[in-house]
Amino acid sequence: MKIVTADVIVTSPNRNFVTLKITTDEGLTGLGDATLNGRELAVVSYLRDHVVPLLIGRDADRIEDTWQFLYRSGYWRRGPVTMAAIAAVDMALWDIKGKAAQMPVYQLLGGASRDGLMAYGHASGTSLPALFDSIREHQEQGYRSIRVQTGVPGLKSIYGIAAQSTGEERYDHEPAQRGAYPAEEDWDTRAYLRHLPTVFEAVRHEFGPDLPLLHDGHHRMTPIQAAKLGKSLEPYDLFWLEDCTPAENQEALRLVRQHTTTPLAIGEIFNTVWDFQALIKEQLIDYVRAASTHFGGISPLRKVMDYAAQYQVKSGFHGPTDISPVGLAAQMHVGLAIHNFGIQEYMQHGARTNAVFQQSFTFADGYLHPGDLPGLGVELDVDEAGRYPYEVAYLPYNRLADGTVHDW
Ligand code: GCO
Ligand code: MG
Repeated sequence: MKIVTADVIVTSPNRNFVTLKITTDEGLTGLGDATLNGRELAVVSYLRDHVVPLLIGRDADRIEDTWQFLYRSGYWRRGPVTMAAIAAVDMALWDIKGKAAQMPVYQLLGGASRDGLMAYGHASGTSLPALFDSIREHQEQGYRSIRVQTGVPGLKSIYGIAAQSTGEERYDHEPAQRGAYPAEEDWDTRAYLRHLPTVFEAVRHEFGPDLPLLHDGHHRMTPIQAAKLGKSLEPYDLFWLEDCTPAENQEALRLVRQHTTTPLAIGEIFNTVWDFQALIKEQLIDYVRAASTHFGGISPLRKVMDYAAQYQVKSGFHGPTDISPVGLAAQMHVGLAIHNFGIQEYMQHGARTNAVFQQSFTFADGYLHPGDLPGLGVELDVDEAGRYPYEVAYLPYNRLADGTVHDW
């Protein structure tokens, strides 16, 4: 079965998405997600100018060979642009293989290891009452695990607070905004470290000991600050503390680990299996936060999880709205098949996005399931996608009180 066309589709229903659609000479089509939030067009060019011409005429059945060919023949390895482009090809070929076999992709990966994927949603509020309302709202939607982010006294804005954006017109992820320049936010780590334990104490008091609670530190702390936070959150029994330090310095996790038993999750900005190698082997993390979309697709995600299984490290795949429904479906299939699944982030896309991407997954009683359609189970309505052209959008950035740029 030969690849005859590969189209790169850019659409911005609630936010920007880049999708690769591969068609074979047997008339089968496959979709892959290549969305890189805030740098979308770089991947479009990488695909259109350098990858699509190499795909035409290739054997669509040879997923691993195509992956290795794109990775190794490019010479310049790794990096989010390269790996998002390769991811899209990998996902699209798995989608095609599933359709050819008339099986959902999770069947090709070994079949289901569980009935559904426990998912967590994003509760947030600038104040405690607003946060409690948001947690309750998520529970009503069926979520049984909840990420908690709140405002910090003295700071105007803080990562992960949805308050800036409500309704269908909003940009479909709280911090990112349409516009030609990144929004500037403020940050004070000491104020955050003082405030956060009081928030988790209040949440535990209100919602009891059972509810799994997660928190995202979004790369803002030094190792010793992260160690302190992990320790001060121990009484509140977090499911995980995510991205407590910037991911570039992996040694930082060693120091954090020496000081706290709060479980650690990292890796949403990692691109390859090698980024996780030392962290898994030295058991410095508990959850792999990679996303199929930024990690080279289904094939490497499966490999890193099989490696992690030896060390009892579990999955916690990145699933914000900047992962398209295609990328989300891809990692749901992996999550259902692997033994060491942990949890799946699930933020929910907006209605326009769901009209562009027809999906077959279900979310019931807190559990996701990718569905049983052949392939990934997602189709793209090209006409609907064409109604929403690309719009410039950026993630925000941070400055400290004295004007220094800080990690966002
Ligand atoms: C998460 C992430 C996102 C990122 C976003 C950046 O844990 O879901 O931190 O919220 O900020 O994916 O593009
Ligand atoms: Mg995160």
